[in-house]
Amino acid sequence: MLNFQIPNMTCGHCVRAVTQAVQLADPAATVQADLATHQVKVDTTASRETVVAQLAQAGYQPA
Ligand SMILES: [Cu+2]
Repeated sequence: MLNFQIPNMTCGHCVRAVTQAVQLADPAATVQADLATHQVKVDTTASRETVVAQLAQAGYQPA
C-alpha cells in the first residue's frame, strides 16, 4: 500500500485523472482518494517511483 499527499487534486476530475495515471503504472491497482485531505492510497505491486512518475506526467505532484 502506497500513501500519497497530492495538494492539487481538488475535484472529481482530478480523482479520475489520478486514478488513470496510477493504473498506467499498474492496471490492477486500486485507488482510494480523499478530496478533503488530498490523501491517496494506492494498493499496487508497482514501485512508488513508477507511480510517482505517472502522476507527474499527468500533472500531479505528490508531496
Ligand atoms: Cu480537478
